[in-house]
Amino acid sequence: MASHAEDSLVDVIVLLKKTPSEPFLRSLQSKVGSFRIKSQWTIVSGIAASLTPAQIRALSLMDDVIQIEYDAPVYACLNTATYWYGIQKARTDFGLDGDRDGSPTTYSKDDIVIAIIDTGIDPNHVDLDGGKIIGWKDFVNGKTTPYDDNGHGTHCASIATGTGEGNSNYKGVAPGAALVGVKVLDSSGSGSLSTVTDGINWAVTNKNVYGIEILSLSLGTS
Ligand SMILES: [Ca+2]
Ligand SMILES: [Ca+2]
Ligand SMILES: [Ca+2]
Repeated sequence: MASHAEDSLVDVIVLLKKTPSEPFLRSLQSKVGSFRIKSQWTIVSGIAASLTPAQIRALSLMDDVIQIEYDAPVYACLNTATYWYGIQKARTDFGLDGDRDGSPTTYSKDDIVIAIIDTGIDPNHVDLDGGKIIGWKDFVNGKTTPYDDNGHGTHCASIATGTGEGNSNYKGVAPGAALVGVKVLDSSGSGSLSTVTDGINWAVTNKNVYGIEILSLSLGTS
C-alpha cells in the first residue's frame, strides 16, 4: 500500500477467514484498537472499514485475515458488453421474453427478475413503467422509491427488458422480465467497491423476496 500519515484513516476491504460475526469483529478490535466498520457481508466473509496504517499492519499479520485491499473507486461502464452475457443466458436458460407468470404485460417475482446494480432506474421511462420495477434499494442516497440521477442504469435496464413502446427498434431482449433497481453508483456514475458489494450482498440476500434470477453489473474499476 502507498504510504499514509500514521494518523490518517484509509478505506479498505478486509477479507476474513470466518463470517464477520459481532463477537469475531469485537475480538479483532480488541487486538488492534477500535475502528469504524462501514459494511459487513454474508456473500463473502469480509468487511469494509476505515483503518489507520498501524491497524492495517496489525490486521495483515493475523491468521484470521486473508487479505486487505483498498476500497477502490468503481465507475459505470460505457460499453455494455458484459451485460449481454447475463441476458443471453437468460434467454437460453429461461426462454422467450422473460415473462413466466403468464401475463406478459404485468410483472411479478414469478417472472424472470433482473437486479440492475447501477445508478438506479427511471420508473417513468415509457419502456420500463407499468410496474416493471418490483423492488428497489438505494445505497447512495437512501431513497425509498426508484429514480436514476445519471441514466446509465436506465439504459442498461432498457436494453435488457424494455418493452419497445418508445421505439420498437429498441425493444429489450427480455421485455416480459421484471426489474429490481439497486443503486450503488452516484449521479456521476461512480461509487466504491464496498458499495457495489453492499448491492450484490443485498440482491443475493433478497433474491427469494423478489424472485431475482440475474444480477446485472455494467461497471469497472477504471
Ligand atoms: Ca409477467
Ligand atoms: Ca410502458
Ligand atoms: Ca423470478
